[in-house]
Formats: sequence, structure tokens, C-alpha cells
Amino acid sequence: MGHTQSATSPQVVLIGLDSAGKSTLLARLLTGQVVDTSPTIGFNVGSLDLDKKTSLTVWDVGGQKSMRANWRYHLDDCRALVFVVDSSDPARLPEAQKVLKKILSEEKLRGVPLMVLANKKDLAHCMTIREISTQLDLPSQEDRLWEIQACSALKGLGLLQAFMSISRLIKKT
Ligand SMILES: Nc1nc2c(ncn2[C@@H]2O[C@H](COP(=O)(O)OP(=O)(O)O)[C@@H](O)[C@H]2O)c(=O)[nH]1
Ligand SMILES: [Mg+2]
Repeated sequence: MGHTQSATSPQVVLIGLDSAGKSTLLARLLTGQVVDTSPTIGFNVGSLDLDKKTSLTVWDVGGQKSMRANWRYHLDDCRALVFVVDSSDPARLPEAQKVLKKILSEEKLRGVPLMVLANKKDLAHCMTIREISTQLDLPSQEDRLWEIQACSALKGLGLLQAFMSISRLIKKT
């Protein structure tokens, strides 16, 4: 008691390759709008109220190569990691897999749940959840809770469901 909601709301960090759709997703979640994003320099952050008792603080820490070294500084107090993938871009999945593996090896993220968002599901010829999950080697994540869901940041599809699931994952840890 005496604590404000924002002071206690769990921190969630969005990561993923540049152009996966992280900034679009965060903006859509927070404002319900599609905004013009430019490559994120630094970070965007916002508080997402899921219901009266549940809110999450969501960080978009940028995806450009030069920024990736900085991700680790955002991982203190991270209660869930959200890895955003462009599901219409199979050519970059191997790179995404490497980046994900590297970040998951961070000591600070031991046991922290993972939500993979297969974004851009509005586009034709997207990879399936199953294909992405295999290519990212998700089944090898034995020591953490993980889930994968499809969404479209552009159309606002699947976002709230995904973040409700994230909130449930956090409550289980
Ligand atoms: N078709 C489609 N395009 C998207 C979606 N989400 C993001 N984009 C587009 O992908 C590009 C990169 O998005 P951005 O949010 O800047 O990616 P970030 O680098 O991960 O922050 C932009 O042109 C977005 O409009 C989506 O769900 N569907
Ligand atoms: Mg961005």
C-alpha cells in the first residue's frame, strides 16, 4: 500500500531485429493508433493497463545492430522478454535465432519467461507459428516458460491477447 501502480508494474522488454515491428507494436498498444516509426534510437517506453489491477511497463529498446550491445542495460528487473519476429521474412530468421539465443544466455534473464510474437500476420505467405518456433529452437528452452503467438501490430490483431498471456506468464514465475 502507498505504492503507485506504475512503481510496481512488472517491466517487460521488447526486442527483435530492426524492422520486426516493435515500435509499431508499442505505439499501437499504448495509443491504439498506427504511427509513423523511424528506426528507434535510444528507447520508447510506456505503461500498458490491461485491466484495473494489471499493468505492464513495456520497453522498446531498439533493434539496430549498433543498439544491440545496449540491450543488456535494460534487463535489470525485466520480468518477461518479448521477442518480435517479422513472420513474412524467412531470410532473417537465422539472424533472429542467433540474436535471441545470445540474449537468452544473459545471466539476468535466467528463468525469465519468453513470449515470441510472430508479427505481420496480416501479410500473405507468412511463416506459421510452428515453423518459427522450430527455427528459433524454442522447444530447447527447458528452464523457462515460453509461448509464441501471431499478431499484427499494423492491424492491432492479437496484441492484447498476447500481453494478457505475458501477464499470466509473469504471475506464474
Ligand atoms: N504489414 C505489416 N507491417 C508492419 C507490421 N508491424 C510493423 N510493420 C511495418 O514494418 C516496418 C518496421 O516497423 P517498426 O515498428 O519501425 O520496426 P522496429 O524496427 O522493430 O521498431 C514499418 O514500415 C511498419 O509499418 C504489421 O503487423 N504488418
Ligand atoms: Mg523501432
